[in-house]
Amino acid sequence: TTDPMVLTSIVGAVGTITLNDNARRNALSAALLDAVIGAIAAFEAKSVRVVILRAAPGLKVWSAGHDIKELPRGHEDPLGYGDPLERALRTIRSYPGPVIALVQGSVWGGAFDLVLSCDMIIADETSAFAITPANLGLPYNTTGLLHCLNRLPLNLVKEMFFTANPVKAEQAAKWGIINHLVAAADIETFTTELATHIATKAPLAIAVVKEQLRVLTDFQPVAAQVFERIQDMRRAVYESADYEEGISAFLEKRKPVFRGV
Ligand code: KFV
Repeated sequence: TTDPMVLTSIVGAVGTITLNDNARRNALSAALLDAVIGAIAAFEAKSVRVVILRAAPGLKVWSAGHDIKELPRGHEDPLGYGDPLERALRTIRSYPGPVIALVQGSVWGGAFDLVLSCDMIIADETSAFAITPANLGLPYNTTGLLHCLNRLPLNLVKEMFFTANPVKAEQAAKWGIINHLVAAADIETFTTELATHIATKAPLAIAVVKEQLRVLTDFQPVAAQVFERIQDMRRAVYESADYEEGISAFLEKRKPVFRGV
């Protein structure tokens, strides 16, 4: 038997999901994301009030982001509505209770979108956060940009997207990426106490506030023509030679050479 993609546990009204594809740096494959979605559905059925999403303790990498081997190559939107990552983000965002990301180690690309899609982020000094489509020549989707814009000032979103540099824990705390920067030795206790505390509060009130905040922030009215223009611009990027080069370079373990075509 193979190891399950995620481990789950429930204590009281708090459920924990631990990403468990450590050899592949918790790359967000369809199999891993489907396991996350399944675990969350099972929690909802059991009226779990607060969810903690974490990786195993002591890892250098929390998640390496979208499984690059599963990114569509050429002529297909790499982050379309039905992509497993997009489905997982919607599942977390619409869970009728808080989902808290417990972050130790580095968070890359789509995994940054994943932790931003959680309701709160608790991280330790080993954490770092990078959004990396510029390393691959990948045009990020509008939904994902909105996720970032709703959480961070425009200049910081731009710096992160333009440089693809990991933002280290202390900087991430200053920038407001994370709610609390907690020592590695204390992070489990801290996060469990926070979750347990929230689980004593009125669940209907919390669920409604979460949904209100989601619909108020997610839905940016965009004219049909504007959206179609954005999709055309993005298509030109994912059909470019640079996108093919970005993915090939990762698979061949070398630095990409981008030509702007
Ligand atoms: N997708 C698929 N496989 C991955 C992967 C990924 N994102 N990240 C790591 N792996 C595989 C890697 O190919 C290797 O497999 C194994 O996991 C260990 O990785 O068959 P192999 O060769 O054993 P290593 O050896 O690279 O691990 P390490 O030296 O510890 O470095 C970790 C890390 C995270 C720094 C490095 O793996 C890395 O740079 N990974 C890619 C990070 C990244 O660019 N993520 C963004 C993906 S694109 C994305 O999410 C989106 C939506 N976007 O827009 O950018």
